Amino acid sequence: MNRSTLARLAAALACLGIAGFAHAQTKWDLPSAYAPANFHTENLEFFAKEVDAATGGKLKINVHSNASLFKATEIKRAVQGGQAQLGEILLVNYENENPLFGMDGIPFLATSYANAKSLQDVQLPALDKYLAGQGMKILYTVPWQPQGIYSKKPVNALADMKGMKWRAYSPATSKMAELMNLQPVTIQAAELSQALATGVVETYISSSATGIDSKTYESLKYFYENQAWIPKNAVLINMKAFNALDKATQDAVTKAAANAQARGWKISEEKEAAFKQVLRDKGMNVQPPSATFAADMSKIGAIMLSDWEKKSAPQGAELIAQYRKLVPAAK
Ligand code: PCA
Repeated sequence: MNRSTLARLAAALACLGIAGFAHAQTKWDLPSAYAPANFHTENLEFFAKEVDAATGGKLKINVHSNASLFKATEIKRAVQGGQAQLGEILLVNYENENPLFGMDGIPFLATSYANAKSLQDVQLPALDKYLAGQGMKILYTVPWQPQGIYSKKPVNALADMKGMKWRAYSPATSKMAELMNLQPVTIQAAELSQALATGVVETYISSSATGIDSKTYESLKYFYENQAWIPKNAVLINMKAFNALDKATQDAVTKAAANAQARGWKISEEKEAAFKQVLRDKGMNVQPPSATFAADMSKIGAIMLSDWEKKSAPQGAELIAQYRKLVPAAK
């Protein structure tokens, strides 16, 4: 064989190889709404790596963080329509579509990780039934850290906050502003740091993680550990895309998802203290709310719970009762 025959043979082989590879490889997009260094995003990347390894590179999942592919509130529709095969959503964002999405955003219903897990045991089967009708299912969930109030001014009682500019991230956090006598503005996490820097936001409720992602400590000095609720992100998958995979690949996705859920719940809880320490190190005053502030917020919580039961009737009250059976001490 002369040199040019060899070269042609090599080229032909390479071509075949590439064609074979391209044929066998599936590429998926996974939009998410949070910062690249956020623990949810890191967990998504790890999930994608596990799927890649378990399938020998057959299924590549490309994570698009920070709402770069779709805005936070558009991700669910993108998955439903197949523009993305799977995507990470914040469940409470979709409460106006169906109150079930807001069950983990009811103030003071489930404030510890153990209780959040019990709440999930009641909420997810109901949600999955609803999502099946839209051709989707929940692959896995990961909770945020318990929600506390960031403020520019010190707060001893709710009345101290009157009229402040409050950043909402969901229908329920907008509704809270009304009950708390604040001025709400809805801003997704990816745009929060700019809103803080320009003074559009003087207070909001969220996790310690979001305080770090948004560099809140550069604008606001107080973080109150209200432990109000533990909202969850959920990775939704389009069932048509899932069903189109071969059985071994489906199993790899399901297994990596179970790992991601276990890992995510553990990391969320384990990092809480360290995240609050970062806020302190950056100059924030991190403390539990005063008894008065806690009592004021607890009244808001009672109103929100009763509103939720009304709008989700009759199923909602039934689900709350199921949850209370699992967690007898819950208020
Ligand atoms: N961070 C997200 C939602 C809940 C949380 O802890 C946010 O503030 O947008």
